[in-house]
Amino acid sequence: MDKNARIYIAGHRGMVGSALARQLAAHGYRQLVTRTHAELDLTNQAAVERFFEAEKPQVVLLAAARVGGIFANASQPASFIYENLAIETNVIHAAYRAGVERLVFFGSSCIYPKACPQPIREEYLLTSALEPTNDAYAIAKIAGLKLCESYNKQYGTKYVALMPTNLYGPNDNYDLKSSHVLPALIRKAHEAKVNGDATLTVWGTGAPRREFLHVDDLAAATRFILERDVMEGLFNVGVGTDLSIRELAQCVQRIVGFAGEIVFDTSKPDGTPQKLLDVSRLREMGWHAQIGLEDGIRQTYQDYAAARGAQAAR
Ligand code: GFB
Repeated sequence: MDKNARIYIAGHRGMVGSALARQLAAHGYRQLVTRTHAELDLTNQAAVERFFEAEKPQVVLLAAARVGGIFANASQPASFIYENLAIETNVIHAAYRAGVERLVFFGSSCIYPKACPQPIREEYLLTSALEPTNDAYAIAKIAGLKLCESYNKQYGTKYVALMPTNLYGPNDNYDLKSSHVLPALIRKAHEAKVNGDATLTVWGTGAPRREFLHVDDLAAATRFILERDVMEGLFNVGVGTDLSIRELAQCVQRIVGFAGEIVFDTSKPDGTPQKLLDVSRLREMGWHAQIGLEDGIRQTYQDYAAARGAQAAR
């Protein structure tokens, strides 16, 4: 892909968008186009169309979305389905009207059925019921990948959908109500250590299994797709292994250096029992995740603690 291509990163300040900006800048892409939420409200169709008519980017990375963990999804389904549908329909249609050459849409592993064979292959999509705690978000993201497929079929566009597993890394959300599990456990373990608390509370039973991909690996997979001229399709992006929430909590406890007891709050939902992605499609093309979970959590925790002025466990 031309290093001078005008690449619009929608959501450049978020965890995925900022990782994309870092990855592309580090590999010589010189014309990254960005707009803050205050500068461009992607739920406003007229504003999005004016932006695309004025800027005419050649490539669009659609990383802007309303995202959150199990509690946020279960408590705010209307916000999740409305904002994500509005963003993707506005951006994908305006990209088509402006003649954008390439677009990458980012979804999530929660688009797949709650109970399907593991690891999950792309073809399992829509084969049975979704996980209730995040079905509104999942429907919005399924609509997004269907938009890409439909515009490719009817208009000959070149829009690709990437479905990452659970993500973590720089610029993650650490709010304990709206965050995902890994940043929540990092924050809770850190605060328990600093405050000298006796226990660390983990939601649910600890039995569900999750797969974790560092966001820099997702950004590398995106550049891989763009530089190999992959013009359409649906691709899972993951590391190929998972662990239980209990094992994750023990790993975070060890890395943070919290010596207290882990307790489980079973009044909180477990969500889907497992959602391990089959990453064969990308692997057969030669892409593999590079960042191991322990190293990734350690670096993430050190950045987290440093940003809060505390000495992290070395
Ligand atoms: O990461 P998480 O919020 O979302 O929860 P999902 C994963 C598992 O960790 C659940 C447990 O079983 C939670 O009960 N967990 C334990 C915690 N302690 C905590 C905690 O302190 N905070 C949180 N948040 N979880 C999301 C979807 O599902 O996955 C999103 O809701 C998106 O839409 C995302 O798809 C990737 O992995 O269950």
